[in-house]
Amino acid sequence: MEDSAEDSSPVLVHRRRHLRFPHRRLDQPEDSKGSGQNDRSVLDHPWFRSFDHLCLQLRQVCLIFLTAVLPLSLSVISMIWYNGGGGGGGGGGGAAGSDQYKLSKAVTPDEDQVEDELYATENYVALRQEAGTVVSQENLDFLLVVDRRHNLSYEEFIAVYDGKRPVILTDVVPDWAASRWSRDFFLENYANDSAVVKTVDGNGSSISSASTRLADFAAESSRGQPERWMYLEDELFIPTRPELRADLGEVEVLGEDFFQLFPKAVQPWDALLLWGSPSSRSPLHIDPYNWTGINAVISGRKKWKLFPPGQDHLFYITADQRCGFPLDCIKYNSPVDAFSPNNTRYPDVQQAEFAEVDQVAGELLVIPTGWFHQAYNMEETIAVSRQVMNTNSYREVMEEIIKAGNVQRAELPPNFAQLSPRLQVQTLVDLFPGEILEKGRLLTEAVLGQINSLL
Ligand SMILES: O=C(O)CCC(=O)C(=O)O
Repeated sequence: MEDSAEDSSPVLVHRRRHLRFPHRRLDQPEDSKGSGQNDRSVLDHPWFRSFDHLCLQLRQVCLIFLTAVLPLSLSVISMIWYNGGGGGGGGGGGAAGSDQYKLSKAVTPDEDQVEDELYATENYVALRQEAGTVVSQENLDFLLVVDRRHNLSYEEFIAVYDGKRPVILTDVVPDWAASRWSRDFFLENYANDSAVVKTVDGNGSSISSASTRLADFAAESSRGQPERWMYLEDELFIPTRPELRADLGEVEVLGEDFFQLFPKAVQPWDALLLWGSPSSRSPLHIDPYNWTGINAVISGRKKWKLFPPGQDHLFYITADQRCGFPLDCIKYNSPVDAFSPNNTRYPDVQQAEFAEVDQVAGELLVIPTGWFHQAYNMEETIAVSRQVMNTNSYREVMEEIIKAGNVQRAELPPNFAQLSPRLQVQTLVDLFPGEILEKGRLLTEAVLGQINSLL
């Protein structure tokens, strides 16, 4: 299937050196007016200074609202990180909030860009080399087998799988109340509620994304063909319905999650609802911030292609895609559909090594940081995607946050590398500029307000 899409995401910060929000906090005095000690005037009177300060704050809030929150809030309901804003392969992709998506030419990044912003998995390999656990040719065969495990201890999970190889856990999801979710369950309880549904028609040449009543989606969701399919992908459906959120249980081996140290305003939404017709699929991508991914199939069946790190150069990644979140990140979406590759247009991908595995209802897949992946729903499938930032992925996630320009590397204290993982993350979080947190807070408010008015 031919694929790809135009990048029309709400790009907030295009490149590090084009940062729109300087790293000056709202509460810092503005000292750019040249008013030195001996340059006192009536404007230095405290009344004028606080008035000036208020104006500055109002200006910043308005700027943030107009440039980021408004467009984002209008689009975020229909924005899924891995396809919203283009670059989505697998027929995925498309502009958040826009109705029509066009195929675009894949752009091979030029050398300057590559030098400037290393891709995630190149970073991953560098970090792992440092850690002495580099992915080598010798263990490739081993890497390309996805084990199914139950009763897996935390120690074994961390030592053998986490941050190294994908694994399927077979004894987690059956204990979740969410196991009862089905098409009938959603129809009985949420038939008139709306969710974001992507429709792909005709070899990926027409892709649209729209807020759709569940009853309308469910009337079509059992029908799907390789070149005509629908995918309900909604970041907010579960998190904004506490009764559904409570149906998701814990994943004991993934209990550690440094995202919990992030202020709520910039914490990633933590339960993406995925309900796809037969033949629906995700793009080929690495997750935002290169986190540890978790995918639980509730009903149906998925086929996965999972690519060990270090093969980015085969995927025609454009270097300028951004996730569009307030805490920005580079988006690593490939225009290649690994389930139906266009070998004429994207010949290099044929060289890529990958693991292939089917995941059935009740199984939970853990996708390590650094692994490109793509899922294909072999029948109508309901699943939930989640994430953590833990001991085996926190460095990669921090790296992505820095690479996207949220925090300057030079701001890190000299003893940063000696700190414990938790303290490193906390130190980084403490450096998040006030503007980003404010933007996140306003965005969350706007999105929730919008949802409440729709409900
Ligand atoms: O299930 C899917 O469609 C893909 C989801 C995914 O890529 C993920 O969970 O990271």
